[in-house]
Amino acid sequence: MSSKPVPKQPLVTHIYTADPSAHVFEGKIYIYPSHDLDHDEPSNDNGDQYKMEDYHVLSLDNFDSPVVDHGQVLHLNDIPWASKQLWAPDAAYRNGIYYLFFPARDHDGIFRIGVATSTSPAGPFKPEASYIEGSFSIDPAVLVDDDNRAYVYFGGLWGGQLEKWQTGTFEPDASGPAADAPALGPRVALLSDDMLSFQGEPQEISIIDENGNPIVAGDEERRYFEGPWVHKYNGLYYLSYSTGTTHKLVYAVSDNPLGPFTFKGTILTPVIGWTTHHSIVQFEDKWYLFYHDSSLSEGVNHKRCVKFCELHYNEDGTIQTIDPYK
Ligand code: FUB
Repeated sequence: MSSKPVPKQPLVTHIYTADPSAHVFEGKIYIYPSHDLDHDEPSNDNGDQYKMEDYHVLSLDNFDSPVVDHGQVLHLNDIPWASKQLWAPDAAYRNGIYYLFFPARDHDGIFRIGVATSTSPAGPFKPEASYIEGSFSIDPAVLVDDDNRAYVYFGGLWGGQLEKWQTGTFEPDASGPAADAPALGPRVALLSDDMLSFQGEPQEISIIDENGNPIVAGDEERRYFEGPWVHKYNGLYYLSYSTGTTHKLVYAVSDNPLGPFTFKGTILTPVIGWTTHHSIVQFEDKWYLFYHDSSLSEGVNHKRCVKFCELHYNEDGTIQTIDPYK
């Protein structure tokens, strides 16, 4: 007799959390989420309801142990260049320092990406005085490759403002490409040795179909929307991301961290709530998907909760699609 599947539970329930970036540091699982504010103000397509003001760090010794909330590790008030909206962060480790990368709006209302540092993966994190020069948009995700090069992937449509950077400068009235034109890709920049600046201009990543053609902007089942994550499996680079309007987590694969990436399929079918955002991490000999939904608030889009489940690869390297409610 088969047992009934256990519904995936929120990692914590004492605060609303979202956008989990999970890493194994010092033998433990550390999760760097957004901290959703508990408010009842209206929502819009610009994401004004996502008013987050601080970050907490969560950790687990292993998947059988309790979750530790290390408390507030960075607050908006301590970031000189930021005015509001601490959206999805990521963390990285290099040369004895832990780095927290995070997006926020600057004092002109433009999303930028900043860095804060700590000697501990649990923080607290001390922000740099200014955002990374040349940075824009949202959702930074850092890959420190096996050769110790560090890449930051970023970008998000709509409230994330990626459409407004197509010329290389901020065009407040710009809209996205036509439906039959190549979709906007996430950006990638090589980080400097001290991880505090970009080496060169960010490049746009191309996501192509199995015939080598670019995924077009009207292909909302497959085109990039926000929330990039890059991990390596069997020597290949897996770029996964949210499709936004179709609410899926999907992935594409390349043998080069700069792409092009070939679209492969769906990792997670839609969750309760509008946004879907994730990370993928190996702990011991298993792989895990961290993601969020809005089940803790019974569907309020800006009151989300982080969850996780195991992720499985097929023998050919493709990822088995996960149903979040089975
Ligand atoms: O949490 C705010 C925004 O919602 C994130 O930056 C996006 O990825 C989406 O999850």
